[in-house]
Amino acid sequence: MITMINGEKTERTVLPEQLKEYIGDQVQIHGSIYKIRKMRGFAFVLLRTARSVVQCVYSEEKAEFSLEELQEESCVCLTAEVAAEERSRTGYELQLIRVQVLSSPEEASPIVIHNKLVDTSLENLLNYRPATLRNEKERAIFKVQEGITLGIRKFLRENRFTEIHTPKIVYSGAEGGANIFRINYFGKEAYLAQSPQFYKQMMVGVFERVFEIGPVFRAEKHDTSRHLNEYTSVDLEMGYIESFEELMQTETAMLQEVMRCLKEECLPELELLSVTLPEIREIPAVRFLEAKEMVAKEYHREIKDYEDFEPEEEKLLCELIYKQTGSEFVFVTHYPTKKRPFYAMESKGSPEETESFDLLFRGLEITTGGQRIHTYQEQLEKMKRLGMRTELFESYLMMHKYGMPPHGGLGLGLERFTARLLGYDNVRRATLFPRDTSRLEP
Ligand code: AMO
Repeated sequence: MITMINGEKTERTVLPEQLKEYIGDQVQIHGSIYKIRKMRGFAFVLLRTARSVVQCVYSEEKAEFSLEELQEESCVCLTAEVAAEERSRTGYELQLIRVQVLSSPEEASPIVIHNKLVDTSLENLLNYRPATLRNEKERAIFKVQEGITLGIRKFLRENRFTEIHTPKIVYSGAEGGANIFRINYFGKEAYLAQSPQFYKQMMVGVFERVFEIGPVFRAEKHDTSRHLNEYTSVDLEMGYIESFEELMQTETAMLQEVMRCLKEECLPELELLSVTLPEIREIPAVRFLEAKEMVAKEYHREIKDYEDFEPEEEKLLCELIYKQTGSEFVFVTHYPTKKRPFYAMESKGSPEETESFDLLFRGLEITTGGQRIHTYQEQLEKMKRLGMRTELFESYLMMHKYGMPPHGGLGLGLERFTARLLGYDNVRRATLFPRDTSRLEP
């Protein structure tokens, strides 16, 4: 027999956000039993739905079932009357009448998840992720993360960027360094993409402005609070730019849109997490060397490394910029050529520095970006100068050879940004299922 599927909607129950329209009526609603709190003569039953926790009341007078039938983390379909109740957060509560238990847990999670905070170590929080993510606050982090990407997508689409999806199994590394995962690709050596760098550049030749939000891989050997071995990179790349300042302007406008979008889309979660969003009117920009000197002078520190920032310097610079300008973000520009990848454009007249920047937020680097070399000869010469085997990059260099507009872009670490926005020190708190040197599960 053939049945025809016509795309008919399958909502059988009332959605939590519609409940207030049903005060005085009987409704059916589904969800998981989050918490049962027995009182004298009745019980509060909290129902966890997709986005909110709904307060229900069990009383023997009204209910046609025994309270014993309910178990925490059971999935249920409830029949209840919606009653106005001033003392409830929402202004109403559900008075339970009937229950259909759809499934019951085999055993209770060893971690209590239904309190305001999951009171356990980070280790346990991550080990029991399938359970701990059900906690109201834990899951709110990822609703905010979704809000961030909604804002980014909205902004980029409105500004003529095309969303692309590039391969994660690649033939050569884009970012250099030792932190590349090697894989065996049918007997050939291949790698996991450290970034979509080559492909997003190639796609500028096709669509002019492109972006990708996707996983990237870094074989970082250090266990730090800011490094993951797989993270989500927000990458954009745009053609026909005149300078890398346009990229910083674009990122500033994008972050402004993200804040607007979060206020519109994620207010319940921001309130739950007690988060105040940063105001972004302008973001100060300071040159790399100047930034180093500012920190050295203000905090009486010796500059040990003229080519890179130490994490402590990033923190201090943010602190100083905040004191001076009130901004929690700061662009650091003109990074030393030695510390930037081979595709970075050098500054005219001072080839020891690049047309590039990082964005620091609340003490941490969240973005790297810059203008790229777009002519074939210049790119080839630089690669030779660096002693690179150019034959390994033939397909990358094809775009330069066949013509590219002046272009540049940036990559923003989604987990780092989310963590800093929500006030977490460890980037793992803003990663659903983190991959680090000792963690491959869950
Ligand atoms: P970069 O290597 O600096 O630049 O990475 C860009 C941003 O990605 C985040 N990030 C990480 N987040 C978590 N764990 C890690 N191990 C990790 N490594 C990096 C940071 C960082 O600022 N292709 C360039 C970007 C570009 O120029 O377009 C790149 O990947 O937030």
